[in-house]
Amino acid sequence: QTPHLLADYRPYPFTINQVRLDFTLDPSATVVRAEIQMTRRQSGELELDIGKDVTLHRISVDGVELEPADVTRDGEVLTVHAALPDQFTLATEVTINPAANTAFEGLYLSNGIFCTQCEAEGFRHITPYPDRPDVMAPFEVTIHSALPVLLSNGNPVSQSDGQAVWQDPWKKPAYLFALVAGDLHAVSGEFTTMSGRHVDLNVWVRPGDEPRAGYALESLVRSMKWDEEAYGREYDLDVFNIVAVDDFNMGAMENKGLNIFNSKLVLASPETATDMDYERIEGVIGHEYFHNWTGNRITCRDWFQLCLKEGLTVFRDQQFTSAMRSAPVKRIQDVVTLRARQFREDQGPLAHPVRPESFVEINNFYTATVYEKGAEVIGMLKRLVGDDGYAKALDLYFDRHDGDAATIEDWLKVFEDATGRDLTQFKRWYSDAGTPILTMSEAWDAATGTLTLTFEQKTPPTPGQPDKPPRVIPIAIGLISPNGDEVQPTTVLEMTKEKQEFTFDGLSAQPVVSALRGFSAPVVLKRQLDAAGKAFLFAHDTDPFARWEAGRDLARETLVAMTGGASPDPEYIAAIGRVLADDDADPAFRAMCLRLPSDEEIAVAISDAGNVPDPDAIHEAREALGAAIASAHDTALDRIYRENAVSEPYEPDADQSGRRALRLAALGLLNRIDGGAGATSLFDQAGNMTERAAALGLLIAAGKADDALQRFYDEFSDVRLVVDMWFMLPVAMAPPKQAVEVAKTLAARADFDWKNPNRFRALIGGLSSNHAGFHAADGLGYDFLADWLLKMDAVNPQIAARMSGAFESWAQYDEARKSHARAALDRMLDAPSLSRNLREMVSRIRN
Ligand code: DPP
Ligand code: ZN
Repeated sequence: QTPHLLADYRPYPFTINQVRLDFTLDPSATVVRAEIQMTRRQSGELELDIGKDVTLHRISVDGVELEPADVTRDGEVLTVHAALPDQFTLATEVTINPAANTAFEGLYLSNGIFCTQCEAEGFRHITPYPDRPDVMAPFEVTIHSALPVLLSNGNPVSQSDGQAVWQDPWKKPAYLFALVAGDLHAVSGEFTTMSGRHVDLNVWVRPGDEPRAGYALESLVRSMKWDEEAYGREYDLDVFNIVAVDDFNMGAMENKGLNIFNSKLVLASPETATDMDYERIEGVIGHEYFHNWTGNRITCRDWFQLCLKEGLTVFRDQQFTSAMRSAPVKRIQDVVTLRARQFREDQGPLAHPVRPESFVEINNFYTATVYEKGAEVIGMLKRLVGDDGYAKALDLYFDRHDGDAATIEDWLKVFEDATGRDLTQFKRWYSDAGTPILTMSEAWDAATGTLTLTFEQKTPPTPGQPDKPPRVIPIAIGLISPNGDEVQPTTVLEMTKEKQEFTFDGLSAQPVVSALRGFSAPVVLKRQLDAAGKAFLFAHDTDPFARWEAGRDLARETLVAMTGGASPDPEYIAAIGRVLADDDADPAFRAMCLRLPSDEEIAVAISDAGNVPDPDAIHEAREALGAAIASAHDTALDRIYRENAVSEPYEPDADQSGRRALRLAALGLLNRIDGGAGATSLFDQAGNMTERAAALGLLIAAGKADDALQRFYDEFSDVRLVVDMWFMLPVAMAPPKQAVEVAKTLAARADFDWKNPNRFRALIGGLSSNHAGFHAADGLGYDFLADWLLKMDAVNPQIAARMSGAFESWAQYDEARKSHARAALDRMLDAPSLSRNLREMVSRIRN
């Protein structure tokens, strides 16, 4: 396993002026002819990437066939040794076998639809090419096939029986290439850009799925408009196509003018999709669309710079969702995800910098750190330079780098040039892995009315990075007086040293500090504040994030204490009572406040405090706290449940989904004391999937779901995405002791179509999300996962490697669990033909 190193970057010796591709589609023998016009830029050999699954028939330079001795093929590299003129056309002819492509990388078939996935290195499985992002070229694509719909990137040039020609005028790297062919139907719309360009919009789905494609189309229109308004970015082709396919390794892909989506992120109807599905569809449609500028027009020089496009595009999609829905709630959701996925990554064996400096398999670096922490880093930059500085820097970025394959250095330079700020120290956020621990202490001088805050930062070592110099940390602070008034509105302190003091004076009484407002930096904040102080902030903080955070802290602390035998903290129970009474607050926000921290979050808190988490005790504590809240507040919960019923026709908007979230949060608590009665009646009456799926999950948790599961299956057996949910819920929501058994039973079914990534993720991911179930003391959860990862690895290494992340926190548990986990990891490492993907992941995790 030889790693690729950032330090080894060398430019490609040739420029590509034009690429012409010609496809004759056939399920098992597709012929691909390529003509690549090249100009030499500097000395160096002509090397092309070529997948092992590509059969090369012909290769010529300026029409002259190369002698066998002039071409060598070694692993995934094809080298041309013949003498080359300064300008020439390289032509190749290969065959590939889409039907045999179960890894879904390159050209493959999904339900009879030809489609492609090229990021990161899939294009080499289609044709020999310099498959690296800094080689950009205009493409012209001809497709021969009897299938009715033939699509590629750019604008359509001609469509006649059995042949289509597409031309993409914008130069692009190979990873943005796409081709789709099949029996597809479009749901169409149009958009006129701010400068008057007319754009045809199509969402292509399988016949029969049209009624579920409308929301994706509306989301696309909203995205196009928002990017014009917020960033001045306009679309640049005559057509924008989105295609939904059922077999897809990722969520979606931003291929130029032809986005290909996992159907899960396109198809939605009130009866088959939840409010969360709708919100994700809108967010991901936006994300892929926003890539047109941040990713496509300006791409990455190499894959080490992945966060250049992904961190920025996640940041942009978060801004978009905040604009379409409730900004505070979106922020809270993003922080919950960040902590659950990115903090866990940053604090374990897989920790790596936002811009890694080494990888074996790039597909293993499409991570929460690159994406979510990458977005947080941009949020911090924006906070430091202000909204105007950010806008100026972005304008300069688009101006200066349009058409480039850029780097993080380029990105930071535009901020320096636009704002005059030195970002040398800030750059550590890109180069240093690990989550800083920020400790805050307070000193109050009553005589002078001065509050002194002292902050100390420390970042624990991560693999390969023992020492961490201090970083720039923007700390947003507000001060609340004891009567609940805000005496200091949000101000951003800039911490640059390991230890630093900030003072606030002229205060008439000691205020309560609202710290790290809006989660202004991705750090762990430690401070001394008793439960009464937290309850005060939970009731009075004017910053919604900090307010929610205070409640979360209280919940976490009482849960940690309860795993050691304590009873629920009355301060917390009372604070929840105030949330239940606060009918003026946003329902979605209240729903967030009522949700208990996950089992895993409690485990991390216990582990952080230097103790060994016991998954079963954690699960019991969480159930007991839910029951205690429900018993203390059953009347209020019942009232909220009833009053927030939505009687209007279903809309997936912020308002309705917030009310549903609140009533479902209330029902989730009541479910612990009503034996599933409320969930049963909701399951029977609900007309939308949001409430039905939630009710079903609660019935499973209450052990009352046999009948409901059968009915659910009978009703939706022909809706693939809903059947995925049917595979996921019984495992994810099962009482932990039953989870592995349930997973085994489901996995043995004929309709467990495990080669479909969504179905696999539903069941296998369902188990790893059941904390105490997966971490079962007998190790059977680990064994089950290892068995399935090995099986999947032979078919689709990307998916196997991705799902192996469930093991990443294995080392925080007790000796018995650890030895089971170690055995499972070793068993995978000993397997004879492990993929490069899974081997890299498991070896890093095992270390
Ligand atoms: N399709 C993935 C994303 O948009 C990779 N680019 O994040
Ligand atoms: Zn992306």
